[in-house]
Amino acid sequence: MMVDMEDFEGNKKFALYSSFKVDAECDGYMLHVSGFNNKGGAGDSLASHNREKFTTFDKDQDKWSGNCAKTYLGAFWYNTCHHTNPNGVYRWGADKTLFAVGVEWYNWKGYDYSLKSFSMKIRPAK
Ligand SMILES: [Ca+2]
Repeated sequence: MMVDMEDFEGNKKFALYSSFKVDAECDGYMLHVSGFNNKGGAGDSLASHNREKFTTFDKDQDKWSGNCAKTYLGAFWYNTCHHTNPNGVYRWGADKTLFAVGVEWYNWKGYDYSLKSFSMKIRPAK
């Protein structure tokens, strides 16, 4: 699985994982991601999301007392809550008006930078 990212200054980074799997609905769509490789330079912002269930506005399956999807305006495999928020608000780059609600990848741009593009690409294992 490759996470491809671009900021508003034309810089691109990626994060590579050798394994990506999502469990069935009855298991809360639990994420399994491993085998991180940093040759793309983005850092690993999915480590804290490994083995988390998927949380939405109407289905809180995260480990926080509140609902991470409501607080961070997204939907994701939140823990207590996130280091990346791909379904967050598209807010055109640097913006700290509201904490960590953007399309973020913490290990590259932190919590106050919403990326221009963010793609998660998968292919079958060889
Ligand atoms: Ca919760």
